[in-house]
Amino acid sequence: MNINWYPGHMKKTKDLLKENLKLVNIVIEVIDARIPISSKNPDLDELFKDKKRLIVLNKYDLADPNINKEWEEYYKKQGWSVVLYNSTNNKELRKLEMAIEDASKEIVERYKKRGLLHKTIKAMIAGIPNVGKSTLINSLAKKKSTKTGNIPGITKAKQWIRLTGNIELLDTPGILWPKFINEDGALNLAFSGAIRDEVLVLEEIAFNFVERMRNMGLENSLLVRYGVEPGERVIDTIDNIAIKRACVYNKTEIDYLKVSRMILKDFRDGNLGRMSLERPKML
Ligand SMILES: Nc1nc2c(ncn2[C@@H]2O[C@H](COP(=O)(O)OP(=O)(O)O)[C@@H](O)[C@H]2O)c(=O)[nH]1
Ligand SMILES: [Mg+2]
Repeated sequence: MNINWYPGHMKKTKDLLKENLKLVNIVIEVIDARIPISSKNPDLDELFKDKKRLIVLNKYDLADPNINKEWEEYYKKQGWSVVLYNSTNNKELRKLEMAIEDASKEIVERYKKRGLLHKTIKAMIAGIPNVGKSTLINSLAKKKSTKTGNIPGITKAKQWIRLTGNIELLDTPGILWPKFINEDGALNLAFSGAIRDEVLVLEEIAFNFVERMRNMGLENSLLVRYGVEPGERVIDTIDNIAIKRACVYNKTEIDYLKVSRMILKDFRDGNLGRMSLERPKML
């Protein structure tokens, strides 16, 4: 399978990211808790190496609770700051703010030693498409007033959102590009919605998804959701689902595009239950 989707502006994206990096002390790297390996670009460790980093395992509400704990432990053991987060739930805002505050402690201490007691800590959000960067920024911005850092002579106005303490967050996220580690990784990104559907053959993606569910022992979540029996082959399970959900043409032909869209949407929306496709031991 050949997924060739990232348009030619990778260099521009990287340059912009580097430019914004100069303005901040902390990078809040957002990854998808269902696929922490595939949704993290390891090349960026080099780019971010001089910055304090907080890993946000976002969409943890969609991921398996036990595996969430495994990931949290894993990152803590590596010495990273990490927080499990659901950007769509404003009740969790305080948890995120506390994690950012905690991650910035060392920087605050360093400033204090130099007599800089009220110096602002600046943070930016970064992550590949679809991990929830915008949702996260909007939820933080909603409660706060944004202020303009419009300095004459500088063309682009940077908007900063004041968070807790002396911390300010850049209101535009750094968009990262995913790295396809292997075919499974590329598929995980496709399943999650990180790759635009228009460049994918959705029937192929859905087939691979159902196959993966079967191989991981998660097929039951599909059977329960759609009230069907497992087929002998993967395609038979898909046919069973299609028939049950009237994804057919002329009452007989299976509409594979329709059933594929439905299955993938249900996974992305969490309708198949909380599910994680990657665990630390796969690293
Ligand atoms: N369940 C759940 N959905 C989320 C969460 N964060 C974002 N989403 C959804 O994921 C999709 C992509 O989010 P978006 O903020 O546009 O991602 P971005 O491309 O990184 O800016 C949207 O449909 C969001 O509603 C989360 O923590 N939990
Ligand atoms: Mg966005």
